[in-house]
Amino acid sequence: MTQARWQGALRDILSVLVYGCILLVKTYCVKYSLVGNYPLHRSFLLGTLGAVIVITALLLLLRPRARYYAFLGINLLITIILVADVVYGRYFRDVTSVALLKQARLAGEVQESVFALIEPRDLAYFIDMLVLVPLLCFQRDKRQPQSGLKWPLRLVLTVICLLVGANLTQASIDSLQQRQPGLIRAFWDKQVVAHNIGTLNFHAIDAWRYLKKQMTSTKLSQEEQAAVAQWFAEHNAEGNKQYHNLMQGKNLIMVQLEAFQGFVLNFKINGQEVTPNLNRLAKKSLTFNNIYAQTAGGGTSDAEFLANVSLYPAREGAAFYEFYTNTFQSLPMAAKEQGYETVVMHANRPGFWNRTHMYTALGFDTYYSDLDFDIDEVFGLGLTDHSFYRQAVQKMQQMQQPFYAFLVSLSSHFPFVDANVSLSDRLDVGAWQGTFIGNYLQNIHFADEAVGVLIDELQAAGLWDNSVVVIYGDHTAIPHGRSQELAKLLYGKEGLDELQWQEEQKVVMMLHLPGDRLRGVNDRTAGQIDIFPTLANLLGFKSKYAAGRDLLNTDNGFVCFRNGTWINDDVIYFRSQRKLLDLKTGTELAAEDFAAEIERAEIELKVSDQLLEYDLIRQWQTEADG
Ligand code: GP9
Ligand code: MN
Repeated sequence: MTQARWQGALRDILSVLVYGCILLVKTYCVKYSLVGNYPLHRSFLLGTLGAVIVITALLLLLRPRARYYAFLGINLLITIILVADVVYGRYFRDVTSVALLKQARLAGEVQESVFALIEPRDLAYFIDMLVLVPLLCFQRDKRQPQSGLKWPLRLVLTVICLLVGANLTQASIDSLQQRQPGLIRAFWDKQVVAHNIGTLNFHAIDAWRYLKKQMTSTKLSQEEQAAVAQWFAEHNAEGNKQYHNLMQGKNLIMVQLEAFQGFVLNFKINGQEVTPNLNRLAKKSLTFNNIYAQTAGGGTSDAEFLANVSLYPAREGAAFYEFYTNTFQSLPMAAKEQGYETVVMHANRPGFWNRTHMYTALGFDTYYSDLDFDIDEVFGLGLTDHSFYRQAVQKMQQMQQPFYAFLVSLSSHFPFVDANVSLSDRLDVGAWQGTFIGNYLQNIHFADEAVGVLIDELQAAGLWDNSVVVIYGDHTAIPHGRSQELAKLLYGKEGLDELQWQEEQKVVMMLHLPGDRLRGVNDRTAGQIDIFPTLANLLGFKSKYAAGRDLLNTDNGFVCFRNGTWINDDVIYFRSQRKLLDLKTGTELAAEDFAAEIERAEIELKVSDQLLEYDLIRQWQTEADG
């Protein structure tokens, strides 16, 4: 090898090392800018190293001059994305995404505040360009430098580095999958994904998801669109309805309770009520005791979506993340049409479940996140429900009436314990102390105590008597893997059969009207999708595109889940197994005898999906305006 070749080889290796270091340093500066010294899981380092090695390996394939140009381009692109993350993170404590950057015009006032957040020091991320670009001009007239490594060797080195980089990345993804299964698919917290697999990998996955969605998006034929429109028109036909407008002009306060599984209501352990406040309220309310959680990949946010939009959750991932650029006709929008002021409050980071953007799309006037609450008392994921409700009522008092306030609680979130706050002296769970179920019951008891605070505060503020208060659970809490423990708790036996397990997929739900009107028990089989149309009828709102039903004007029970399984008053149909069971006897029935019901459920899911996936409301509104 000649000396020139040696030098060339050295330059090849050094250049990719320098390029890689620049990217690494920038990624770490962003990490420090966003979370300071907070230690990230080592999978962040693995993922970041993996991504940088993959990028630099590809650069090694190129000849020096082309490599330099390519690096300038990649470096500029990555720097812009990283700076966008820093600036956006300052306000939302979240990372950006392709869809977000693309529709940055969505919220004018947000855009303004983001620009106001750019600080001069952010420009430091571009400082390397000050050296790299002039260097380019300096080299311009010179002879194209030759690569020291012959291309077969470069190819071999590239392949080796690609394998190493890909493996490191995969290891970091696997580590996150293990610690938080499903997170990468549902993307419920983009920041957590970025902080675990590395910012560069996060953006690559996000871009890939975005591209895939764009590539697979087709248009729905005119006939199919007409069929969807007709289904919704018939389904939501205005007729002579019982209790129509009964609560016209009243405030609406809807409280979504974290993980309030149905069985907790009126449940006693060691002779003590787990939910004394809700039990008392239930006696004065219209209590629904057969409401099933219909949530899917979007967890809490799916429940918010079901209750405020009355459509089925997204087939994959979370509607809050997948469809936040859609046009909706939501409960807050319907309330606004009737002159209501609308607000949503949840004391967690606004980036969680993409709430900032989805709440804008749902038409809420105001969103109060943890940034707007005084975090004076903490349990689990954040502010205690007690303090949250107290401050929420203060905020409601400032609102113009009538208003619609949607409150999403937090204190009873998995893992149901807080290392710094013991709940054991509040509820004695005996032998269950320290177990998953015992912790859950104590946590529910704590959250119920907060519901008591809410009721007291609403009464003291003079809001209780002119407000419709809806309380429901977002999803279940006991996973299938713990059904043995649940069986022991509820029935003192070893396990639950298929029907009993299904029975436990219910959540708490009650509707309190001023003067305790309509109090009683409604045992119609139904789901969270029915909340919006039921309230719409009572309060005189429109719900033209609801897939659910008004539970005060329905004689037949029906609930369908995201996976196609459905239950009516008599049978349950497990779609994946095409199996039908009689609810009372548990005996299997012939699916052919229920062909009409099976088809009805299929169609309901299909039209709901089509409305969502093809953003049909926007299309129809544009056509009507045009
Ligand atoms: C966090 C909360 C949790 O803000 O809504 O969501 P989950 O993990 O229950 O889906
Ligand atoms: Mn939840």
